[in-house]
Amino acid sequence: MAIERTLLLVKPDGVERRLIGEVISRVERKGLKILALKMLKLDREKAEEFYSVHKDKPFFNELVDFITSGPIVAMIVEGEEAVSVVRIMIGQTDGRKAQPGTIRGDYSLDIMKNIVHASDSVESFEREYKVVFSDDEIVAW
Ligand code: FUP
Repeated sequence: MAIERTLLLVKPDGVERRLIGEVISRVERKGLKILALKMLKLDREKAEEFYSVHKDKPFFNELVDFITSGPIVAMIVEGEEAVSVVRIMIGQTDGRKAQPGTIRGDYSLDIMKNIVHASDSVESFEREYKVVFSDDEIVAW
């Protein structure tokens, strides 16, 4: 077991639907630590960088349009095996397939408008968080 960090985003649909508090509550109830937290709007350049692993996918442009369509809330979350724990908490990508009890399972019926993003590995976290945060915004506690 290891203490890990992961990046969790409330996407524009989650903000629009007033689910910021719900997502933060679930993170806190689980016992995870929030080390950084902010609201921001991604510009196209940063969004393309963030989703660079998907640049050859047919949904890439739509995905960039969506993630830049409104404000997001980004947080760095820390805890025992935080990467896999938070992935379990968010559920499968497609809200129609995500288990009830997960964030996507409880709040989404869509594959793109699926409320949240979370890093899928420690390596992804290391790349992703730098698109959103600078190191001096992280408060270790
Ligand atoms: P996830 O890690 O669960 O967020 O899912 P992926 O990394 O596979 O996909 C990233 C985002 O691309 C998803 F949040 C939504 C979008 N997506 C689509 O719009 N269509 C697809 O077929 C797959 C993913």
